[in-house]
Amino acid sequence: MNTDNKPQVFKDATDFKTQFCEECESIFSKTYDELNDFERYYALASLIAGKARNAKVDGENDEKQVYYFSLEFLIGPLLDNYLLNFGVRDIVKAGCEQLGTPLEELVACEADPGLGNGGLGRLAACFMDSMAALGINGNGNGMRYRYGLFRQEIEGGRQVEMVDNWLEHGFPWETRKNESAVVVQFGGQVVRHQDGERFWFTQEGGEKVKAVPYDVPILGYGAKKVNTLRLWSAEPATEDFDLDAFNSGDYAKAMKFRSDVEAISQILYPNDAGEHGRVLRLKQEYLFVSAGLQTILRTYEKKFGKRYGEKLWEHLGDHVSVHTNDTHPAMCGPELMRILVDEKRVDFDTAFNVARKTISYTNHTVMPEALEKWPIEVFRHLLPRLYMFIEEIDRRYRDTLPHDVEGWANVLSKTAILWDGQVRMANLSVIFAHSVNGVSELHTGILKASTLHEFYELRPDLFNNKTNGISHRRFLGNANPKYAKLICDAIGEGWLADANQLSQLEKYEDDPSFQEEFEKARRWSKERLAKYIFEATGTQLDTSMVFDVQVKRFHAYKRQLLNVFKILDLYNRILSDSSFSPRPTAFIFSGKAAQSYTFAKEVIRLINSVAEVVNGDPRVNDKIRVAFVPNFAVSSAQLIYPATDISEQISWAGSEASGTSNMKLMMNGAITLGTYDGANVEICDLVGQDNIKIFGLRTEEVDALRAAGNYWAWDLYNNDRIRLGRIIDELTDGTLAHLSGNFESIRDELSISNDHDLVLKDFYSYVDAWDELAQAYGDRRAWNKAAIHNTARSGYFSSDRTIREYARDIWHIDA
Ligand code: GPK
Repeated sequence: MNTDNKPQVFKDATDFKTQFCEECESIFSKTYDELNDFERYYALASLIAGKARNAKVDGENDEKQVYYFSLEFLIGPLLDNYLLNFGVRDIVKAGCEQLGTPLEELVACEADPGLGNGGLGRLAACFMDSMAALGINGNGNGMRYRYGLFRQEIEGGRQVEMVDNWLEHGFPWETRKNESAVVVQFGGQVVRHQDGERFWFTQEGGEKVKAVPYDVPILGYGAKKVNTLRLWSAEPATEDFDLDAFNSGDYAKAMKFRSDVEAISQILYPNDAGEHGRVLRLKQEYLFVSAGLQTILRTYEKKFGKRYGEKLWEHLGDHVSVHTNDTHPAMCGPELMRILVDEKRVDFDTAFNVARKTISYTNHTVMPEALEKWPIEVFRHLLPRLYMFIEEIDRRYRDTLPHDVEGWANVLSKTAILWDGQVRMANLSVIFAHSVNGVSELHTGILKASTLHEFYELRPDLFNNKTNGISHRRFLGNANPKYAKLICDAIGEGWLADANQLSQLEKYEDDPSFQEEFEKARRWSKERLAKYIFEATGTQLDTSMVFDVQVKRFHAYKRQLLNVFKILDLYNRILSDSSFSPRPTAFIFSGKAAQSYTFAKEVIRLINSVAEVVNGDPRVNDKIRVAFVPNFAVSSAQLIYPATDISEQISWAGSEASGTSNMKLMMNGAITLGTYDGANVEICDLVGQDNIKIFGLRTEEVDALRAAGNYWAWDLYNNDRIRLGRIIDELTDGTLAHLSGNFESIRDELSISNDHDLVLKDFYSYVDAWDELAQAYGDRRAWNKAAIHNTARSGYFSSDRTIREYARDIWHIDA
């Protein structure tokens, strides 16, 4: 897959081999033949990283700079994607073959940087790819965690968290930029100074931390643009090194300071859409906000200082957009004001208006427990000067609210920043933004109608929707090489640059020879996955089975439990009714649960226990199999999506903001079995009811059920002791206990919460929908047609489309 007009990275395979071997020698002082596979990978990645950094690009341009602030960038392995973007994948593949190590084996050596939890972090990475592809000046600003999200192992069916030492063997894509380090200050006291009329504040004492950036080049498709992902690392500021302790020989004391500071960039918090109450997290948030903004303003001043003179800062929003990914960077508003007012001597009102013109905010969840809040005391102690700005903005905000309108007290209680002793970060984000967006049509509707309703009433113009998207180049082009080749052979390579061209596949949906090739590609992907799963878990899967997949973070609202109930129902029915013969199916799960999320971890243990029972029972194991793939990551996801027949997207309606694995799976030709939730709604609109299977309560029905207050989940249990009741009994009657015990806590949770996540409520609708969908698999022709149709309609979900919308509506740039 070569692109036209690509810069000449390698003339041909021979040229590539020469450069590759030179790189091997310059890095390791050994010949290619003397190196092991990892070292060869490392040399190859270093060669490509060097080319990315030096790629001939359009050069400096005056267009707006977008800074995407995100605590997470789940970038995944870069090598294969950069070969695709440089248009040299075929040359490199041929060269590697000639040298004797298949490219795939080198690609597989790459560590997967675990710098994100799940969808939110991966979205940020897809956006970086699309901004570069579209030629936007898109800069990422994030954290360089020394240890990524934990590595998940399974022992006795349980998730065990291991350290993810992703930097152990080096990260060839990054460059440390000592000269760009900045100082970030925590704690201390605010001191007021006065000189005649003029007064100002400084923050004295406290702790000074040096933030050092590591830059990763982000290579756009076609290599026309290279952007930077800047990741910050915390180090002690030299002047604060405890020299006294050091000199007096108290190394432990001197070093403790060091490790306290370094702790700030040590770990990624493993909570996905969950609680973040730790001070260290607040420090992380402030560090990357402050360090990022300091360098942004420095760059801007250098570039525009002469042009604008006194009016310099008023123009910031014309040239700079700061986009805040969720509330984690919510301090961008007050921090920008602090720098402008305290350091650049801009007046308060101007600074606020500049901040608001520059900053925009994306909300990613309506789950109440995921909306960040910090105790005022903690906040003020850590960031005394910043807190003064927040307090003043909150005071002015309250003043501007019309006191005489009905419901004023309610509006205030919902929208004020400071409330009940807490700093509410979502409200802070909204008040400092000129744009607030949700991530699917449905989600944005819920923000307007409930989560942020009072803000919406006050400022409807702030709100807009930007339905999420995914990097189609990575998740189809790289991940599914056989299908991608088939698509290229049919419609050319244009779809890599313009995903809408995938619609040209519609004319092949019914084409028998295309369908045959599609099946072959799918079979190859299923074999590849089956091999991976066997090596990782020892579980053997038959690739003639339907591959039914649910891969995502473990969370009650995503309802992996509902999926397990369905599998247990199938198990029971096969055993009790010899005439019952479901479509032979392999149920594949993957995903991590937060360390402290007991319920989610028990669901993982349940899946592994069901797997043990089902896979080991010859009465059923030719009809159903269950596999749990440990340590879900971008790299393993890329093996799973292309092998999937049924995509499980079964969150209760109104809970999943968007979902993005639904898009990745659809694009790879999986059929969605889903609720009318998040972006499933839009998938349904695009592919039509015949090419998706929707089940369960709709959002309005869920709302009505909750409002009515007359749902008694245990009635369902009592009324059906044959199917649903039996499954619930099996949680505690020993059926599943062999591996590591019963599941009382899951049963208790269902009963105590009165089935909060509607697992029992949606059960029948779900199992019926699955039965029908799995039966439909038997008509291979109709199935393949629907599968190819899903790919053909998936162009809309390219993050290129999403980013064009952000650029046009929020950042106000042409792309
Ligand atoms: C939402 F709030 C959060 C969070 O902390 N982490 C996270 O990954 C996800 N998300 C949503 O749950 C998904 O529905 C959505 O597709 C994704 O963010 C990207 O917007």
